[in-house]
Amino acid sequence: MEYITAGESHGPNLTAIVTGVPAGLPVSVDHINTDLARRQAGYGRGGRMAIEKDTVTVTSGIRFGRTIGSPIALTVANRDWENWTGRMAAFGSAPGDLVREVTPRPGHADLVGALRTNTDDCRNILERASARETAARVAAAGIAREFLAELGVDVMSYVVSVGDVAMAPETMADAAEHKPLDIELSEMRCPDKKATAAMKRAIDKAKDAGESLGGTFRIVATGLVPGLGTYATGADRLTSRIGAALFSIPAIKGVEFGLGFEAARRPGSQVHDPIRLEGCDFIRTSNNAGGLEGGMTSGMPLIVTAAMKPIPTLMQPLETVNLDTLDVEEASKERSDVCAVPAAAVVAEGEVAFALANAYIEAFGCTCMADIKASIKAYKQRLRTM
Ligand code: EPS
Repeated sequence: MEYITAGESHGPNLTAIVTGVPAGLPVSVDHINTDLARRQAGYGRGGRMAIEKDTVTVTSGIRFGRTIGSPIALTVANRDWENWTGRMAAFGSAPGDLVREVTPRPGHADLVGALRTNTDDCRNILERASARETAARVAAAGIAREFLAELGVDVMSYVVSVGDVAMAPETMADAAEHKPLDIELSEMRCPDKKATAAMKRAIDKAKDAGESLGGTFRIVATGLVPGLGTYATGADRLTSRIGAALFSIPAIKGVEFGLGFEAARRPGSQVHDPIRLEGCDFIRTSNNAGGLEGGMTSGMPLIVTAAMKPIPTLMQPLETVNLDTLDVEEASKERSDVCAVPAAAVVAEGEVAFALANAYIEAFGCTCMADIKASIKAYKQRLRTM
């Protein structure tokens, strides 16, 4: 199952095409729209989120609420387009009063993208490099999420820290125990009420100072069968696949599986998870590995933590070079978010969902849901009789 997106931040719309989707999968537009709304939420978002109300339009691949085995095309309209029709027109010439973007923001794609593509207007770059593109990803990921839900797999996320404010430390076992409602009701997607309030205060402070803030978030996937992925080829280890998927999200600078870097500080006996037989299932008495052993799912919850850098657009801008005059100037101030960590967490849920959906498809087939389910049933049956 693959997706590709197209669309600029201030173009008419964002498009996603998802291929390799099995036939017979029920899809709810409401579920996708709920995810789009979750991506738009979070304390610290900027003016753009007040303009947009992201909803999906499906134009192919689904009939009477079920996939038919053909590519699925999804679009999300940009309401802001009406303010940009001249400046972002596909054809014709640039308006006479067009202001080119020539003061690249440190940390954004502006400068390197302009150098690479031989343009004198960083807008050509920033329109696509804008994290607005992640709305299309979330729409596409809705299909992967429906597929996983049909197989009893749930993927959720929560924010662990913003700037230097973090929720109370927890074990990897705790990570799988949060109540979804506590997360969804928090303006920071953080199940810890005290931490939510402290994060909001940190965002207010950052806003007053013209600053932006990054943070970390955790993805938890439950209901997985053991043995997804492989130990046999490096690129196909689920660790590689999920790592690559998370690093594909703009601003993601670090990914940790389970205990992550903490595992490097501990001796082996305090890292590895003892194996126990519970009924017919092999379980682990802890989950420091975060649900992956040897590049495969262990059957325990998958737990991945990712770090997002602060958004590069600063209302107190850093120094840059004007590409027309080569003079030192302040970087441009696009309207922006102070903090988008909760949004990034929702995007990351979708990326992990795609990686997991593909692991299922590789193990159990890709043509229709009935065959995939039968194949999973047989696999589970075999595991029970080992
Ligand atoms: C975003 C839309 C963007 C930004 C943000 C994410 O709107 P615009 O392109 O009008 O600035 O609010 O993107 C960034 C912060 C960034 O640096 O790219 C969205 O829909 O999530």
